[in-house]
Amino acid sequence: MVDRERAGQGQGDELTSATLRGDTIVAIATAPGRSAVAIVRLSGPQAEAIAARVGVSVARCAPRVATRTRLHACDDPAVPLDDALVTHFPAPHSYTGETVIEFATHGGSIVPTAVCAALVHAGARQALPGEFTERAVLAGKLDLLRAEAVADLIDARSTATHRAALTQLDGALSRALDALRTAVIELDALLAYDIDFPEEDGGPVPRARITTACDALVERLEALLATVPAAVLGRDGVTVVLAGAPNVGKSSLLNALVGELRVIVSDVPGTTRDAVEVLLDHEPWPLRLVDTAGLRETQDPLERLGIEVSERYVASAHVVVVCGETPAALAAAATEIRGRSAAPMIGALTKRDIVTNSYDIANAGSHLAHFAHIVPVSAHTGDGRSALLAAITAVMRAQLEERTGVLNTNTPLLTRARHQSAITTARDELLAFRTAWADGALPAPVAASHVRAAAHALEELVGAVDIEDVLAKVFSSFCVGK
Ligand SMILES: Nc1nc2c(ncn2[C@@H]2O[C@H](COP(=O)(O)OP(=O)(O)OP(=O)(O)O)[C@@H](O)[C@H]2O)c(=O)[nH]1
Ligand SMILES: [Mg+2]
Repeated sequence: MVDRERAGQGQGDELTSATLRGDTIVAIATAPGRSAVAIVRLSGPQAEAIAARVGVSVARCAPRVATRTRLHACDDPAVPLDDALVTHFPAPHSYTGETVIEFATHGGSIVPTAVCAALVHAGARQALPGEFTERAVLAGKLDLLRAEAVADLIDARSTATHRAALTQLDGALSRALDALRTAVIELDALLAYDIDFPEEDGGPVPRARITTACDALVERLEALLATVPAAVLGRDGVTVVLAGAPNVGKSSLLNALVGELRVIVSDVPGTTRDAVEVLLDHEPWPLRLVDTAGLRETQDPLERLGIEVSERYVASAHVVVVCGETPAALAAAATEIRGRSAAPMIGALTKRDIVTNSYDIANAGSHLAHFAHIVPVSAHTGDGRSALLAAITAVMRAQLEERTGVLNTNTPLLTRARHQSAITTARDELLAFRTAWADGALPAPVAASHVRAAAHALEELVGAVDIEDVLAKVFSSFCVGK
């Protein structure tokens, strides 16, 4: 990813998308590396003239139809670059609303880079991160919330975030905010009416009507804010920490859960020194599995550091999977972990393929009561993997959903700090109005300014006002070519 500010360095502070908006921009839209096909995108008023210099005849390309084209170096048909599929999207019927030409070139590192360089030579400018989508927003093709959903869709690492981003891209949050904004403006209009006709006894609008309208709005904003904890868990995952004594098979279990070799395993106790996090797609929330250093007394300063990291992870876990080869080992580890964390614990009785001693939970003593579930597992055979995941799901449903609410990816969710802060501002402004209005502490026109501030916060959120300020912030985290 190219940093927008760094992209501007050495070329003067004025290199921003706002000042360079009339430029024709180009970028490789696909990820670098070996692939069958790569996409190079060109967008702007000069797109057709620039493309012509590398061999594209727009007259030969029917709009929105992929046309096989031999591309060559800028103004030099003797230097071939690729046999590509070129699609012409005449303005305004394109992603950006400008004329766009998309080149589906052969993949790999050389071809798309050479085509991109030829287009720059022909007069295009390398796009800044998110600049195509920014232009789409400015052309009214997308609002800011849907543009953020595009980034969320690209960054999605789990089914939950994928679905939530699609719902957002479909406009669920935009529609909810539009409705809220309309309601706030209606409240403002009621107030304006009241202020304009003060001579009428008690005002022309019953005070209770205004109070009720304000309360209803606050309630709707609160309902949106209540989606934040579940949305955060949906994005970041539920933290599931694997903990226990050294050599009991924590790292092996993590590898078995994710289905690939992600962490080093060895028969030397104290192998894992640093916590390793892996995101595992799971329902209803993704799991952020954390392998940790085995807990024990040690004189080795390096191992001691690793154990301190483990302890911190245990303290912040949503769920701890305590690993041990025997019920007694589980109980000992659980007692130690309970002193550091109130999170629900699941016992994983490890190495069941070789540890043959039977265990009897009913007679294992009250110390095993620490565990919500005890699951025998073998990282080597995979036995118990599904049962362990089912136990984690059961614990999440029982304990986490109560605290955070259910993650419903089909409804509007506040997925970003920007959303949360704007909605909080709108809510607080309405509450300030409510107080001032109820006790008559402020003159009506002054109280009404709180309602206008609430409307402004919502307008800024959808990008209806102060767009320039918000654009740079929103698009700085995008990839180049989107
Ligand atoms: N037979 C068998 N061996 C296992 C199993 N799980 C782990 N082991 C072995 O146990 C040893 C320790 O495994 P690790 O996964 O490194 O254990 P750990 O708990 O991460 O150890 P530390 O990082 O040292 O705390 C290795 O030799 C593994 O091959 C299992 O399910 N079955
Ligand atoms: Mg380990």
